[in-house]
Amino acid sequence: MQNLLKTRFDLTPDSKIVVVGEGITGASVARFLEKLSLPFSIVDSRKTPFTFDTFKNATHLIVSPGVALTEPTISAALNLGSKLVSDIDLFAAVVTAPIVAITGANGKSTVTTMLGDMAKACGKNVGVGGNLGKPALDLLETATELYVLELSSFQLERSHVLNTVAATVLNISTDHLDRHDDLENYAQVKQVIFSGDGVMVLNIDDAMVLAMHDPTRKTFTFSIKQKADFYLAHDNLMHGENVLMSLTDLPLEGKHNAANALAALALGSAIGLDTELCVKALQKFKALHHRMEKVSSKNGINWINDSKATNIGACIAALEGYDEKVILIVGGDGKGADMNELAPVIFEKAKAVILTGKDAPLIETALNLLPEIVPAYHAQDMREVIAIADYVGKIGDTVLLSPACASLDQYKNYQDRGEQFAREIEALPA
Ligand code: UMA
Ligand code: ADP
Repeated sequence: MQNLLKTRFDLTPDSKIVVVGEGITGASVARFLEKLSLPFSIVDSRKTPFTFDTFKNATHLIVSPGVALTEPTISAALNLGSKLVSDIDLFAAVVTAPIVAITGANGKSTVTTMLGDMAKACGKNVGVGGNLGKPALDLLETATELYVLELSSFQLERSHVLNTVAATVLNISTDHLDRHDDLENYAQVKQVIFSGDGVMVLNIDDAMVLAMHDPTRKTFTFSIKQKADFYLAHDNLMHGENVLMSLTDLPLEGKHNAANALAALALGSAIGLDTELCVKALQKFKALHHRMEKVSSKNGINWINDSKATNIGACIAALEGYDEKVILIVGGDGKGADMNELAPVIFEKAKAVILTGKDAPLIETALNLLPEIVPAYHAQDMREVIAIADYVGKIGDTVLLSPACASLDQYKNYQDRGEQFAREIEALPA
């Protein structure tokens, strides 16, 4: 391993390595370097703000994904010649088993978990992690035949040596525009996932994904709108002329989950997993928490927790999955997104909206441009959100928490937001 790190990154015991960020990525990098007896220091700007001295003489910066590379002290160090390395780079350089990698604006965690379940059903000793939660380097600790990694744009923008057996970009829609200049830049960063020579799995319903196609590479396509290698026809998941399973046997809400299942089947096929066993794994799949999860039927209302909808694309997909109109809870930190993209779908699919959080005024402004009024209510916190939803909602209605925004302006994270949602429903008088 030491040799690989020397060849790939010029990392030696004489290097001056600074690990940036003391979160779970930083901790996994620290454990990895300690095992290899490579000395390092670790810094965190929330404990001690960075200064230009923090990175003075650093030969290598291993920067956690949550830390922006535009942070002036970091970009200055990189300009002065410090090498940028990521935890994903270190993982990719030393790993001996094949990697499948999954990115996209939405559906990453779902598809990563689906493929992990499929590989397990096929008897593989598989390590599943990355942005999903368990840092990639921590997966190295268990002997493994296959790694399935969810990769975020933050991880990809600082990775240079990734080569996968199969990879996918599920979709591209507006997200993280506070960290990436524009949608084109965000798509370019996502495309790094295809930097190796493995199979490309492409969503042909998404023009920006389709534009990433490299005709020299083996490619599997998927679609919920048209014929592809893996596609949806008459509510069946298909491979060529073969019906793999009926959509009604997929225990998940929303058409976007048909796309996710097709993507996972295509990736499974790309790495030679048995299709029948993969289909069985899908039939047993349980919705991940905070993604279109039914949490209660209190007072005759369907309460749906989609707190993980932290961008506009996820909220649009959630709304489009309904035939009837719902009561939508929306708002939070919009991360610089243009809320005008959301307004027409709200107009079509919401009978009322409850606006909350930092960027509620931006959403209200977008709704005010619509030709007709959608009744809108304002709420300060989750207790007020739920009280209003219970007051407005009638028996048989659906109340959907799909905020289209990050949670950090009001909550610890999206899990906390989803848990407060469920707790306040529970606390409602019957
Ligand atoms: N920090 C600084 N300076 C900064 C920002 C952060 O010092 O300017 C420090 C914080 O004080 C904290 C540490 O950095 O101590 C946190 O590092 P981090 O934000 O990189 O988070 P980790 O705990 O290392 O978790 C990261 C991913 N987090 C982010 O990308 C923000 C986790 O994804 C991922 O599961 C984990 O690595 C393992 O790979 C979370 C996420 O929100 C779920 N991802 C975003 C998303 O899905 O939209 C991209
Ligand atoms: P990610 O890991 O990319 O954030 P998740 O699987 O955790 O993806 O889902 C995040 C949000 O996106 C949830 O609100 C979910 O309902 C929605 N979602 C999942 N798959 C898709 C998809 N293919 N297209 C659009 N939205 C999706």
